[in-house]
Amino acid sequence: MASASTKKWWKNAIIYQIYPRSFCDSNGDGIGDIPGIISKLHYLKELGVDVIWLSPVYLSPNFDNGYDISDYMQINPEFGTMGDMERLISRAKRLGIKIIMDLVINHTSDEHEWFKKALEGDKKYREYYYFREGKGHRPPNNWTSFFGGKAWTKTDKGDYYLHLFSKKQPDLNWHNPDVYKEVTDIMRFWLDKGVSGFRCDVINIIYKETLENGKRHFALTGKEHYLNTEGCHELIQRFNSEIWSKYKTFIVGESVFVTPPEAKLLSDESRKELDAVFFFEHMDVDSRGVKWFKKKYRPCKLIKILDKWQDALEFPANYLENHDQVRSVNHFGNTGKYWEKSAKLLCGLNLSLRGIPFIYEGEEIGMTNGDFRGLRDIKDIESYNINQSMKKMLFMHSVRRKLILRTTRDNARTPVQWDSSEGAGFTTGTPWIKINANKSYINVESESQDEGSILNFYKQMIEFRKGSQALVEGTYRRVASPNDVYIFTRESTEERLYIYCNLTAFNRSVEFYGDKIIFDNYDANERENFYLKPYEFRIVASNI
Ligand code: TEU
Ligand code: CA
Repeated sequence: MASASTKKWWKNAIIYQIYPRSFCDSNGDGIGDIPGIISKLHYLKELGVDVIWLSPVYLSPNFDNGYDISDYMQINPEFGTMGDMERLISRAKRLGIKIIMDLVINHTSDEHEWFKKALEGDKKYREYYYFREGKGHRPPNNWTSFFGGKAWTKTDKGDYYLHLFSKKQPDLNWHNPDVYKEVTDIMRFWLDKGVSGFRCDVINIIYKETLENGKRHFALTGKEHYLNTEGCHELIQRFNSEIWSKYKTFIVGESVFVTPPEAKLLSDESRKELDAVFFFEHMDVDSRGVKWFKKKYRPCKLIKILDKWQDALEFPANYLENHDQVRSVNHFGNTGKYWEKSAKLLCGLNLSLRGIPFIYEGEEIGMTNGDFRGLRDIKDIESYNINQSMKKMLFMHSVRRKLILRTTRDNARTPVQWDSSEGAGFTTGTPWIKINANKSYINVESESQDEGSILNFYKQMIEFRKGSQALVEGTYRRVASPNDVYIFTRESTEERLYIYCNLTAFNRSVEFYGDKIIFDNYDANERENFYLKPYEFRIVASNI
């Protein structure tokens, strides 16, 4: 057990992700911005948020909404100025809220100065990226991109450059010490400004071992050459020892396609790499290999996956939604009759697991997927590229429409619903992406006034978690999972809690353990003694 002085500050933190474009627009141009975030800091404080993870606000041509950075040391003017950013950091600090920034270092934008110079033929900057000659009429290797299509694009000069995402996102060459120097300078620049750490975008794919052909894979060919490579671990260890450990940072890595043993290597405390990692297995519980093709969601599968990861990792980054995923009530809950109960249940689940809980903007009011009418309403580059690939494969329009609307990342990117007005309190202008019609009843203003709202449930659950040694640092043990009810304990030296999650829309009888119900998403007069109601979430304390 770590003593109070050596204990890491973030071990009991609640982290809230802001996708700035969709959070709050202060000047009516339809795009969320930093002054908008500042205006909501008190709201976040009251919710119980300790740390904000800010999705990218750097200069960017926005082909991937900021995940394509053209200058890491400037703020995108759509979002405000460097002065606004400094104000955000200092105002947040005054309220006791820390900020971690998104660090996207697998690739830059093709509009970054480095890449532009490289294209002009500058020798130094060509080594910042992967430029290679093609093989006859074909690209240098057979790798495919995360966003569909080939991972190589031909330049005007006839050679190719590598991009694991869109062609507007050329991959950096991490074999080059100059890249290391540039990026670590960027890290220091922001840490010196007072940010408290980073969320490292696709960190486990940055180091390409070789550029050889990959084994053919229906979704992603080439990955065995860059996933979790030894070189990647070495890089992260250097970041840690040379920079992060000098500041008291919290570093969470987005690690794609990881298995529990790989995630352990990236985040085990003793290895001094990352503090925590995001894994994806639970997001893919209902996908058939690729996320665009779905199968029926089965809660028992979700339970199995969560349990496996709870056992595997000391301190996982827990989340049920983010800016790349559909909304969690659509994914794992219910958007009809049990919308409210299921949103509360998911809150309870996310905040009861061992690890560090992440809440994505709008999740705390039970926001739902976008109510897009057609592909016309979709803005995301991933959806755009996948649509193009599906066209090439001769998918009919109606099929493409169905598959993409169901899974597009834009589902989580509709503006936060602050009130029921036309612009949802998000903007006074025309929003960059369609606002959901259910802002009429799913919004912060009305939920603030309603004691039994999802928003108030979040506040109570966050407060409860903060006061519970068992939830913050206790052990985890699965007790049982009969008929899609997830039952586990969290236990510290002082208390043992039994957590019950009925992940179904039906009554479920279960064996009850423990002594006293101390938390529930149903009122005492609605509860039953012998079974759990639909989507009931219950915490029972036991005298030990
Ligand atoms: O995401 C990485 C990633 O793998 C996802 O884009 C994935 O392809 C899909 O959306 C989830 O099923 C990160 C960022 O979170 C994402 O927003 C960026 O587009 C991407 O990296 C490139 O920077
Ligand atoms: Ca704005």
